[in-house]
Amino acid sequence: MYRKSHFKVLSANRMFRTAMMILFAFISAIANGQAVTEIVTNYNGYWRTGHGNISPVKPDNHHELISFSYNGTRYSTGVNDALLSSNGLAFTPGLYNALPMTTIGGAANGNTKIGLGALVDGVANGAGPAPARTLGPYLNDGINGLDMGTCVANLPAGTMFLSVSNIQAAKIGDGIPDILVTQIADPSTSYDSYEFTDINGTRVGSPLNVVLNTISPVGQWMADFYEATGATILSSGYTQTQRDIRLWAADFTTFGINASNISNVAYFKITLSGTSDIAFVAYNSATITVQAVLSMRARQRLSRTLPAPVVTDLSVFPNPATDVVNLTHPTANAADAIFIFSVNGSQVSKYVPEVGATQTKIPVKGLPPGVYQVLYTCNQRRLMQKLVIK
Ligand SMILES: [Ca+2]
Ligand SMILES: [Ca+2]
Ligand SMILES: [Ca+2]
Repeated sequence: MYRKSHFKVLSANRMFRTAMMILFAFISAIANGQAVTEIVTNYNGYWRTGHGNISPVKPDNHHELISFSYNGTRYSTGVNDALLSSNGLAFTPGLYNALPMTTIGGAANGNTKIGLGALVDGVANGAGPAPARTLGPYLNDGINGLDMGTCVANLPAGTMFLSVSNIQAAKIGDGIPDILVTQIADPSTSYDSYEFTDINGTRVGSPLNVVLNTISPVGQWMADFYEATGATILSSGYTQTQRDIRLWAADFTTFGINASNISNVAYFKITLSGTSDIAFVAYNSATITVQAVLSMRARQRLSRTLPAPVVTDLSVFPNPATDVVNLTHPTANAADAIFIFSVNGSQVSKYVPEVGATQTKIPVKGLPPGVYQVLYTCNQRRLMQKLVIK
């Protein structure tokens, strides 16, 4: 009796273990299938590192991604193709830009850190002046937004919607990556989920869950991890520390996007676990157009001498709407205002955003179905988006 029940427990354990191994192997297979195997950046002019050939040099300052190798092909990012040629590297020319993550869904917390190359603050092993705590810009700074020497670590758990449009059907399934994601600190076993949605936020195609600790690193860097909240600027133990660099890429077919559902795609949605350490998420400019293309401000490298960058775009969600719309807008000042205009140009309503807010809910119930314009005015600038009421 004892033996029998003992055997049962063993058997159940074994079944569980086997199931977990199959699951893990499955997730690993997905992740490894997407792994980037080599990168070239402009650190100290030229830096090349990859699987099986990890560079002994560990970047500690700003540097931009020049190329990445995926599935046996080296793709340039368009930042400096000549650098690849002059070093005798064959490549397929590409053009990649960081997604403009100017707003981040979740609120920064005690885990959230701003990762900067150890020398970005001018002090090799120690703290310089406190960096700006607005997180979004660290995810799209540098040329094409591809600075790998800045990141947000433990990006707050939450959901981000990136507005995308004009997806080129011919670029789907061509094997050329359409999305490129970085992970440049300690990866965890939790996963981030990536998917496309329609204009109402409903999934189109299938989600891709990526567990980053199953991807092999391509290199290492030396970083400071500044606090994103609280009174402490830089905790001891977070100065000049070595971290791994990982990247993964995917073609849109991986997200179940095809000729029949492509026209429904309105947003790229990222569900963050709260443990991701992202330098940027880039997209293939030949494949999609991203609304709110980076301003000149975002293309400049961040440094402590620049003022805190500002959100420069206006987004409306959901769209079409029925009851309420959520506007994401630049941090509101006292004189800012939100207007809704009908298609013939007459003002339908006006709202005053709360000072300091970057999001405002607007009730639209009762508006006749049709096309409207939402206008956000601030600092003599006018930001417009089309709004459809159904
Ligand atoms: Ca430092
Ligand atoms: Ca593609
Ligand atoms: Ca960055």
